[in-house]
Amino acid sequence: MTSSPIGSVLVVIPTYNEAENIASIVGRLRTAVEDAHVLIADDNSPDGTGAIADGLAEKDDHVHVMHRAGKEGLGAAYLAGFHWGLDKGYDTIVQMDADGSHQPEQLPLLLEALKSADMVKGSRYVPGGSVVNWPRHRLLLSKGGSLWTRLCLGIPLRDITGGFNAFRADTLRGINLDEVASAGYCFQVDLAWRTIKAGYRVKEVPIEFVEREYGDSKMSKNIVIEALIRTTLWGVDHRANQVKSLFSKRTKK
Ligand SMILES: Nc1nc2c(ncn2[C@@H]2O[C@H](COP(=O)(O)OP(=O)(O)OP(=O)(O)O)[C@@H](O)[C@H]2O)c(=O)[nH]1
Ligand SMILES: [Mg+2]
Repeated sequence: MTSSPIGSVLVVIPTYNEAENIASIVGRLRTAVEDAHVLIADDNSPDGTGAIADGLAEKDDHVHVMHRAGKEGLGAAYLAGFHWGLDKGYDTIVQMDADGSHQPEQLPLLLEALKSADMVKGSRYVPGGSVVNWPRHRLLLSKGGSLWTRLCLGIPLRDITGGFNAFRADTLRGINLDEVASAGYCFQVDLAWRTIKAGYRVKEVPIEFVEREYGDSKMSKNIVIEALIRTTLWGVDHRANQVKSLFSKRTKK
């Protein structure tokens, strides 16, 4: 597989009420990958995360803050962050949560793998990957979600809902971000599915995912329902297209 440099790196961190986490995660990231720039995309968090982010940006020219009007879900914050990064000309754009579940110290592994890929997913469910401190029902939900998505879409990834991902800028330019409407977990599936369908090279690398210590999860029943409905609809569409192309091949013979 051909290898090419990854160039300048922007890590987009969406935040909603992450006052207890944001300074520590940005500090760890700046140590782990010194050249990387960080964009915190904050949805006007009531707990003052935006002001803490401004303080970090004042002291460090590698840290940037995008203040958004209100809570619109993680997908919308990421899309705004991606467009910001693409406009500024970064070569590589990374998605990372603020809550410590994605460890900045593991980002170099993703960036190394990206040298010979177009998208890299940090994966809990490939050999060497793991989940720390998750209750059994969360693990079952996450693994079940990945399995269901694999069955619907027939894609080979093990951790499809994972949100620690690195993209070449050209990959994001090539997958029509304007059509992405998913808000929650489904956003990660949407991006991976588009990337695979467009014929890009996607790799998974093992990560250790750690349950957040501080602050509250924004996971909700609606997020799970959105993922289930959208994935199933994409699966029906995908399988119908497979059947259609099978028939058209037969009738041509
Ligand atoms: N800007 C913005 N960020 C959000 C929003 N919802 C979640 N986030 C951020 O997205 C990241 C992931 O959110 P979490 O609450 O940890 O959700 P999760 O990781 O899917 O769920 P858990 O595994 O339970 O932690 C965190 O950095 C959140 O602060 C939102 O509406 N707007
Ligand atoms: Mg989380």
